[in-house]
Amino acid sequence: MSLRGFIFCCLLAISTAQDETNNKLFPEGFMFGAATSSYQIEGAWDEDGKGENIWDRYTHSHPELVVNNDTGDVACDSYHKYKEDVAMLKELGVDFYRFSLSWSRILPTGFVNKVNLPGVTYYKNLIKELKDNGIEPLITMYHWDLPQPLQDIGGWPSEFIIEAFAEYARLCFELFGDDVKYWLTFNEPKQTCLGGYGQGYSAPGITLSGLADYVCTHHLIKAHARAWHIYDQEFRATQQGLVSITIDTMWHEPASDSEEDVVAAETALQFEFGWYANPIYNSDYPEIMKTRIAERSLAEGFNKSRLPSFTDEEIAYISGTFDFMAVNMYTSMLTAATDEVPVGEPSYTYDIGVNSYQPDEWESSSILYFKITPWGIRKLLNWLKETYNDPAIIITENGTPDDGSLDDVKRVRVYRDYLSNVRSAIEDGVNVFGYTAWSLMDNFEWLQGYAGKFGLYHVDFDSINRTRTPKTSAAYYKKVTKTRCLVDTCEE
Ligand code: PNW
Repeated sequence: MSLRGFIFCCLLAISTAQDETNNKLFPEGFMFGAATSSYQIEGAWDEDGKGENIWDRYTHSHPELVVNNDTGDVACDSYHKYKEDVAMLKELGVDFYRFSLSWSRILPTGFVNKVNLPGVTYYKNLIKELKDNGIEPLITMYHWDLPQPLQDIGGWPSEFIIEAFAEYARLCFELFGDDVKYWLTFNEPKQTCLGGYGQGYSAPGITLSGLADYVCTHHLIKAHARAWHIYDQEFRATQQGLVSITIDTMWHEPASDSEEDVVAAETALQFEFGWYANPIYNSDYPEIMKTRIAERSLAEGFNKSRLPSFTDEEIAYISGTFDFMAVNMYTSMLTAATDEVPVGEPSYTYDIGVNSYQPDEWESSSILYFKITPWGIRKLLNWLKETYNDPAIIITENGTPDDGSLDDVKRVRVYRDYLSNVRSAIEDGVNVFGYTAWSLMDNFEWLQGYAGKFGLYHVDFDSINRTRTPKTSAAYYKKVTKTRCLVDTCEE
């Protein structure tokens, strides 16, 4: 190793070591919450008129793809046990609950031609129960569970989806908007498009990387912008709420201080986060994406870029369609420059063209890739402030998976360390106004099934009662929401 490399590694080791826990109080008004999503907790997959969605289809037709052949058919049974869920939230002392609406529970065909009243009643009851207990609902309209009939027409890569989503969004505002102050159109659109239509690791499992993922994203961003404008024009004056989109990213730390690696890390952040964020928070796709994808597309024999382009009018329509910034963050990567992959098949990964990895030394969790990097969230928050003109930011997911024991002392430490870095980012001047623990309770962790445990509450999936039990982390989070302090005693 060169001397320069050695010094860099030492500096990285220092900057990534866990410092003392921040002992400042979180600011008055800082919001603490907990999150779930419809498919992961509700169950009742075909009850009371709910339509089939792509995760119902995926788990039923490809049981082998999920650990233990698990499905969300019953999940945490929250369709029947929402009052218990709210009691848990109340016990935790959270300010808000982030949950998602099942599109096919409200609109079984996906279209507004048929509204399923029991589904609407379920969400009305849940919202009422939350408000009666002093908990704000923060609603995600789409957390990956597309109505199957809409997938049968082509799903997100088909243009009709923009209007279908816009109509669904308008209906949600109409039905629930009087009682909801915080809306998110989409959860982690990169997982929808890259996972669903590019790399195929998520429903509906289509593998057309570097093509369908880009088209999916193009429509999804337009659908988001339509929903924001609908709210702005038709509902904002009377309902006075806020609308945004949750985008997820890992933090990309340059693998060395060389110019090439610094550029590589920034490139990865732009492909991961900027892909969605730049059109909305700045304008148009990131320059680096437009340049790299156009170059590779032409070399591959396409007549134009595989990345679709927005018209000037569309760029203006999409830019600024947010009332706050929402971000999910779990982990980090070291990212280095690498030789250009020779032109061949289209690929999102080759379009990025960097080498991202997680060193063995980084602390692991029970799921590969969810390495524990609390320092990354502080760096990410500072990068967001710089890159997107100092937005008001809420972290809509953060947490860690383990084996599910009730005395989850490691999860306590992980929450404390990430929150400590969030508090330090506030001291750095980043405008962070809220934090959301993923998850309220153990639930259907997608391809990991019920083996992936993120909950503050344990759920007994062997019991028909789906009995919930608080873990040690629930007690810690309760202390934090009550005192706004991560340690025993805090300074103002
Ligand atoms: C999120 N990553 O997905 C989802 O929004 C949740 O539904 C899910 O349960 C939770 O994280 C835990 O997995 C992510 O690799 C999946 O960085 C992967 C990553 C991040 C978020």
